[in-house]
Amino acid sequence: MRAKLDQIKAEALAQIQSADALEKLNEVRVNVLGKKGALTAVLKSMKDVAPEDRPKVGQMVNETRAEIETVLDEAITKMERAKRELQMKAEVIDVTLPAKKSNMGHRHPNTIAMEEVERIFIGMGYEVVEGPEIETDYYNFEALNIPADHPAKDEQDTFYISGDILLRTQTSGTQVHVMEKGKLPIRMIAPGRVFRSDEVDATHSPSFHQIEGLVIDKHITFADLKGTLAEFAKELFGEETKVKFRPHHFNFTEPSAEMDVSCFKCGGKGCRFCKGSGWIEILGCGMVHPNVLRMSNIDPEKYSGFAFGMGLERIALLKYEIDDMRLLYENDIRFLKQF
Ligand code: 2NM
Repeated sequence: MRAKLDQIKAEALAQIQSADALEKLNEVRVNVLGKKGALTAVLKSMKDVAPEDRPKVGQMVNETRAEIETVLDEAITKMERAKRELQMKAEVIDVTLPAKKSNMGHRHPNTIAMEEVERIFIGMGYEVVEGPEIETDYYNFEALNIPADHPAKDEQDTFYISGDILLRTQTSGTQVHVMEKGKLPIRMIAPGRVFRSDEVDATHSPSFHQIEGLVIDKHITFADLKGTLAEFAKELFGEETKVKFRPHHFNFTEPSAEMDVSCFKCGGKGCRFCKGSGWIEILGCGMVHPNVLRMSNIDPEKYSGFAFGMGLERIALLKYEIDDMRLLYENDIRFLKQF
């Protein structure tokens, strides 16, 4: 038995000695000390040993086991340390290298313009309301007094999804949703993405953004509209900005107008920027049509209101003197980082 144990020990030590990887050392542990290992086999054969010799043999086996374990643990510790040292050498960090420049992003010019417009109206007590980009014919057209034969409803101009369902061409539907709720007065703006079946060019895109405003209360007049939008123009383009209103037509407002601001480049004298006229068109507006109020269950005898709408991209192009709308969508960092 002694000879057998010595042989197991000698073989184990030789294997430990020649092991060149942690996996090999683990193999030794399994092959010698494991459940099916050589030493365990010796323990299992104890039944063949004379009962009076068993304690002695048991002690010999345990001693052998302890000796092998000690050598094995030392070898494992040594190998782990060597491995870590190698790793440390390979992963050396040169703290004297200059740091990588981190590129801080910022908001898109469209977002900057949107937040600027929102900030001005929030300052005047308006609520910002978002609505769905997919609308029914009713919210996008009918409730806004746009009849079935109106050109805006042509397949050439509107993206239809199926029958009555379409991509909104304006955010006014959001305002109809708010009017329908019946809580008055209303002082709101509705910013968001809108869609029109347009070809892409320097001033058109099939998807762009709008901000529409709506005020409904008792005794609201065109004077409120003028005062509000004149104040808005001053905040957006500068204190010296003048406004003028030209008659226009929208189905949802009566009377309707377009508002121009005095050119903030030349102050109104006329330059290339305003194409010599001294004025720049920025929005459409008007007094909410009685039909629109009635359809949303608001009594036009008791209440009146004004509304307006502007293209956000147009504001961004003007404010930042960008001459092609496509630049806003290309996500070229060389362009975007200028704002
Ligand atoms: C514009 C111009 C004029 C408008 C009207 C309404 C509503 F819901 F009250 F009928 N919302 N927005 C409106 C009025 C929009 O965009 C050029």
